[in-house]
Amino acid sequence: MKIAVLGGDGFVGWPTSLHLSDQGHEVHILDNLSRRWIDTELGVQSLTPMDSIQERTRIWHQETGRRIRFHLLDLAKDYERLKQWLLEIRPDAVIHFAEQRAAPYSMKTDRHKVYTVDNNVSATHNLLSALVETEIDAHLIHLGTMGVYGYSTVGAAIPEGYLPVGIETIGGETVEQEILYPTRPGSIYHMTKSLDQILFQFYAQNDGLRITDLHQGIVWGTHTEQTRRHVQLVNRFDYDGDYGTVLNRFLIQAAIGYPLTVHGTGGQTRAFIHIQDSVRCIELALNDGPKRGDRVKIFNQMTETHRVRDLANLVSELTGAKVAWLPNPRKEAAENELVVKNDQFLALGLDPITLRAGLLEEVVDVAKKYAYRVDRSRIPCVSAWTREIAQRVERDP
Ligand code: USQ
Repeated sequence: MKIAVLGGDGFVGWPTSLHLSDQGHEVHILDNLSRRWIDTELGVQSLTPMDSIQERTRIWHQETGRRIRFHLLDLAKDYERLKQWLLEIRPDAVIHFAEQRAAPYSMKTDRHKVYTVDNNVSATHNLLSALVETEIDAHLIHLGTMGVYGYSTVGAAIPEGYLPVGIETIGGETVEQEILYPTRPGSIYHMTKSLDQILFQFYAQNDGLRITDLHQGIVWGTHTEQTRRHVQLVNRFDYDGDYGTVLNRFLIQAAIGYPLTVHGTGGQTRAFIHIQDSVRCIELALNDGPKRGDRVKIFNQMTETHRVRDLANLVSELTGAKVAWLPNPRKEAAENELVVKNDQFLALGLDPITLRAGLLEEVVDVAKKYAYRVDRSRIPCVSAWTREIAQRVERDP
């Protein structure tokens, strides 16, 4: 297949591009390199030393003989060039990762809120509109988030995108219907992913676009089979307070002797998936797309759920790290349950990689190897969800 990977220079986009290229697909990356600019804005860098995208693709060709083409383009801003590029490539599938993906970054200031909404919503809408306009019948796969559901506290399992409801008609009978699971995003970033869902629903129904939306949990780990092949193919690893995700942050903190930064009581339960499973799920979804006229296909892309404090305790037992209980800069439930259905990927043959001490140690090893690159002052989470929370965190850091 000819596959366009939008946002193919990012944390999940890069290993996905390598994985699909390795399987013999013709991969074209489109990226505006905004993630690298945001590193510059924040004054941080990936824990792992990352080469330029051109250098990465050159090494991939040198190692495998396979080519991945890179095109520099801003999906949210350059609509006309996007159409031209699609007409040139004529992809069979488009994988859309090209969005600002950090909740704390999206809540940092009003400017960051505006940027995240403009960028994410325009990127998705430009892509949908361009597919209709160019009449390219590609399967669109979008990397969404479990966060659109809002981590219910009621204890019922979250279904894969659709909720069956009984609606009482005027005549008094009950009619069964499936609706999009009501969204309850907890950040501006998660809200943009909720808006994406509506855009997808409209374009599938109005124009017959074939769309799969993957509601992914928190990714952990660094390497995939392909990124291991050469030191310069290494994936990025974020540890800072805006982009670092919780388990990877705990692992690097343990490696450098920094107390594990648990927010509040650490009672938040979240869904998790290893980076290797994440790229495998995208491959599975690619081969099982909806037909024209079908509703949007939604998968829950996660393999297990964990409570944040349990993760901290696990990492602490493994490494001897201390745990710091910090005021929570986010507005979120202090404690929540989370049960999630992921039957569709299991039925397609996913054999989940679950959190095991051996695997955690492996990430600690990566962290130790590059520990000299860590700027400890960038570890605290400083983006607060509201002014009131910001004042509270300042009073009691
Ligand atoms: N947390 C801590 N300590 C930390 C960092 C985070 O206790 O040092 C807590 C947070 O308060 C939160 C939980 O850990 O309750 C998860 O935070 P996170 O930063 O790991 O994840 P999140 O902000 O939800 O976002 C990440 C990705 C996002 C993806 C999402 C999937 O950045 O792109 O969509 O995970 S999910 O969480 O399932 O919505």
